[in-house]
Amino acid sequence: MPLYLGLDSSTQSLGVVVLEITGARRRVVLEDSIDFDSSFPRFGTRHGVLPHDDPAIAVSSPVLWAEALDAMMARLAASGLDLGGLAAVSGSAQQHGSVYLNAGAADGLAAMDAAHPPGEQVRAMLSRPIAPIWMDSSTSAECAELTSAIGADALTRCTGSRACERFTGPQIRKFFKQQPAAYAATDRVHLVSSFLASLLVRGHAPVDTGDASGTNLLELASGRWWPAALDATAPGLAEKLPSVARPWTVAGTLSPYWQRRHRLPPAMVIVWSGDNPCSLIGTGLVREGRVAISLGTSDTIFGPMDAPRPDERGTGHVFAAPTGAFMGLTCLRNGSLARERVRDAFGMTWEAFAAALDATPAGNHGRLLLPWFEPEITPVVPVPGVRRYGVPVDDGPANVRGVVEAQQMALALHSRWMNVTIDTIHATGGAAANRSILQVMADVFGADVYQFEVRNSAALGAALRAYHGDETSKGRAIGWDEVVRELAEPRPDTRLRPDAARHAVYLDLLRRYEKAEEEALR
Ligand code: XUL
Repeated sequence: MPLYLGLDSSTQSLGVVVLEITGARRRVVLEDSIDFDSSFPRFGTRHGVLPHDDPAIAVSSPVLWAEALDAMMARLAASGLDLGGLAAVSGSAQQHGSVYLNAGAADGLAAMDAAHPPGEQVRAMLSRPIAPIWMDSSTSAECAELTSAIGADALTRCTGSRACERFTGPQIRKFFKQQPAAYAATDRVHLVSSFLASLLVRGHAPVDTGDASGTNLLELASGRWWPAALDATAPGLAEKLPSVARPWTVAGTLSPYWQRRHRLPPAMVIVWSGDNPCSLIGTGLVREGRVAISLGTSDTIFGPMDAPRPDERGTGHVFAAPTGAFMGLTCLRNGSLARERVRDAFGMTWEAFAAALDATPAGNHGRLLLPWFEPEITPVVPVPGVRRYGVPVDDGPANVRGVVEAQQMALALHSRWMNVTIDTIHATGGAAANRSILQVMADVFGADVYQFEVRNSAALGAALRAYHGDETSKGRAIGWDEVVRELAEPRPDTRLRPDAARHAVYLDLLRRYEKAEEEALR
């Protein structure tokens, strides 16, 4: 039975989904996840991030990601699945993060010794021990330099985004400026996705157009690195970046390392992509008209776009989509960690959090808060600080409602640029299990909200991309509706309907939220 494996290296964990797809049968045969902090305490990460004194800096460890990949492959090998039938593998990774490899990496990848875990072997390939990730907001100076070299409009039009602190280009520029010798010793700058794919195929894998869209370096229209952006970022960058490939490209086969170490077959490896492009497929969004909201470490709202229509106001992004079309995306940094902060501050369980939501009225008696517990991406808020408009610091239920309503209103406000009439939302991510949160989502947007069978839409999307890539490589033209059929469809029995009276409350509150945001930003 052909099996398709989707891996998802996210901020806090490594997830996996295995699908069995034959002519008549399509089903999920395995879902699993390994948490970075608790499974690899020796790295000292907190929520997947290495501790740092400067709150603007967020870095993690490529060695940790490699070790987690090994641990997950070991679990798969021990799962009892008949992995002899593994046809193809693909992956999803947190977007924007970068991994810096030295000139020995190409040989190192080819010569990995199956008798040993990958961690120390990877360490020897790094020209920079740490990897900046998407939560890093320390590159405002580099963003300003990139913008002044290219122009904000040209950059947005060509790459789909204004210069953004977390995007890979500004991060590379900061590394080049602060550590020129280490930059010079860097032979290849991978994204997290292309780094992990490289570990699987024993050589430098390409980056797909979707994840490459999160760098400020890709010309969206051509799907190629944009020389003007490369020149404005760092010298010699063109030679250091991986090649860019369409999302269904075969990167290679599972290397002898994985074959020997975990008795896996030489399955085809399809290029990896970013978590949001993969989630687009994992929530079944293969044509323009609907959106998904992912409630994860970041809260994101995204949907397919037939042609790139960048956000002129500058907070949204256009990425290449796994289908060959495009996607619009808005990302809030204060997602699950902000909800967790509130929950923990009042010593609640998630059940108590949901009960507090249910026990408080829509609109929170007209009280508001701006949920900037951490530096925020949308809108750009470099110095964190929660602003309160009537929400008392010590009132648990009011704070629970305040944070959830604020997040949903921010998603609604900052996705207007996509110009999509939102009447149906596909909800995914860990917190999409919480129907009380989803009811607020339905009421704020005035839209139906659906849940999915598989919660990890990024891993599911990666597995479906593996299937699509496998079919395509065999010359079988397969439509995306067929790829996602039955496996990434919203469950009709989970539908949450908006309440007209509550939606009216939010229409009013949203205007006040917008004003409060404007004032706070001033
Ligand atoms: C998207 C973004 C995050 C990361 C982590 O632009 O920064 O959603 O992909 O999940």
